[in-house]
This record gives sequence, structure tokens and C-alpha cells, in this order.
Amino acid sequence: LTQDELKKIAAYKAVEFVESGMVLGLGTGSTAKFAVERIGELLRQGKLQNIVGVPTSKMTEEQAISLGIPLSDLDSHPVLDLAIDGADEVDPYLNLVKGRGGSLLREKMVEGVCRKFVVIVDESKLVKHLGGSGLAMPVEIVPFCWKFTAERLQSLFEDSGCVAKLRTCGENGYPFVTDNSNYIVDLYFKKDIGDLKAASDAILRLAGVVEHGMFLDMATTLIVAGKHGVTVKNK
Ligand code: DER
Repeated sequence: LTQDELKKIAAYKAVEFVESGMVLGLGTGSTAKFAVERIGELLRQGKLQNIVGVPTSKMTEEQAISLGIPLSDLDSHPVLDLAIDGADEVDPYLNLVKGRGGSLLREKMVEGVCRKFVVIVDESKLVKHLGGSGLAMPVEIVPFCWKFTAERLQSLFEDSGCVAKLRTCGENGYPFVTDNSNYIVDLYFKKDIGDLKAASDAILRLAGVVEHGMFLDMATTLIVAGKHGVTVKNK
């Protein structure tokens, strides 16, 4: 099976948790896209009814509109029944790194108010420690004096060999701009970042930081699709 096929299997499994009448957080990324597609299909077939979706990005909003999924927002629905979204890393305690797709702020706002948050991944996303994949830990920051904020982020984690890099768009080198008109600084760690809660607090204390991509203690269910089948883990 290809990685895309595994993502689709995990996504379809998650949609089995969706019931008619639910208000749903709609995730962002290549895995969540399959879940949104499936929800649209079940609505069209009449197998699901009265669903309202709250999208976590402009991209997901466009996809949901194209599929005819009725949409709303947190102003009208401050508590959601269920959210389904992918992740970039998942540790054994269901803590996540998210935001390599750039939508971490809206994802955290939406998924933080869901009664159930189902994370869907292929097995390549499983790690022992967050930041352990050697890939980016995203932080959304305001554009104002972004270099200053990036340097402060890097020095917070000097002991972990952290390198902070502004995310840019392809070859033109322009900063990547989020749906909220902010920038993203990606943190790369050479060593374990240690206490995640302490790291989260330290990042959020910096003026200039909007939000980071560590989703600690938020996921309630993890669905992993791998070569040997699908596993569902509840917290
Ligand atoms: O950017 C994000 O937060 C995405 O949800 C990411 O965490 C997962 O994206 P993927 O399904 O394309 O790997």
C-alpha cells in the first residue's frame, strides 16, 4: 500500500465516528482531506444528515464548500462534537506536532473545543519523543521583527541544539504567510527538547509568538494505518 492509501484508510475509519446532527471540526492536510471527502460523499448519499463543519483553514473551507458540506464557525458553535485531523508527529501519549501544513493556529482553536479529537496518521508519523523526527516544529509568529523572535526562540532551546528557520515559499524565498497573515518559524532540534509542557510555556511567553505546533493532551483517539492494518487507540 502507498502512503496515500494508508492515509485514506485511517481517514475513512475516523469518519465511522461521525453521526448525523454532529458539529465537526474539519482538519487540514493530505490525510484530513480524505476524511472531508468521505464526509461529503456520505452527505450526498444521505447516509449522514444535518452535519455542520468548522474548517481549520481556507483550503479545507474551499474543499468543504465544493462538496456541499454546510459550514459554520466557533462564534456560532463554541463547542464541537468531534474533530478529525492529521498530524506530523505522534508520541506514545498522543501528544502531537502539527502545523507543517501551516494551519496550526486555527487547528488548535477548533480542536481545543471538541469533545472528541480523532487523529489520523499513517505509521510513519509515530515517534518516541516530539521533535525526534528531525523535522520541523512549527511556531506561528507575527511578521513584525520576525528575525528577533526567531532568534529568541532559538536561544530558548540552545541546549537542545535548536536551529530556527523562517518558512519560505518554494524558490522565491518569500516568507510563507498563514491564513492569519502571520509567519512560521520552524524549529529543528538536534537533541531531545525535554519537558514538553515547560517548552510550550516558554514559547508562549515570548511576545511575538502567536501559537506553536505542539498539541499536548488534546487528542482523544488515534487511528494509525500501517502495512499490517489499522489500529485505534483511545486515551
Ligand atoms: O499542518 C498540519 O497541521 C497538518 O494537519 C499536518 O499535521 C498533517 O498533514 P498531512 O496529513 O498532510 O501529513
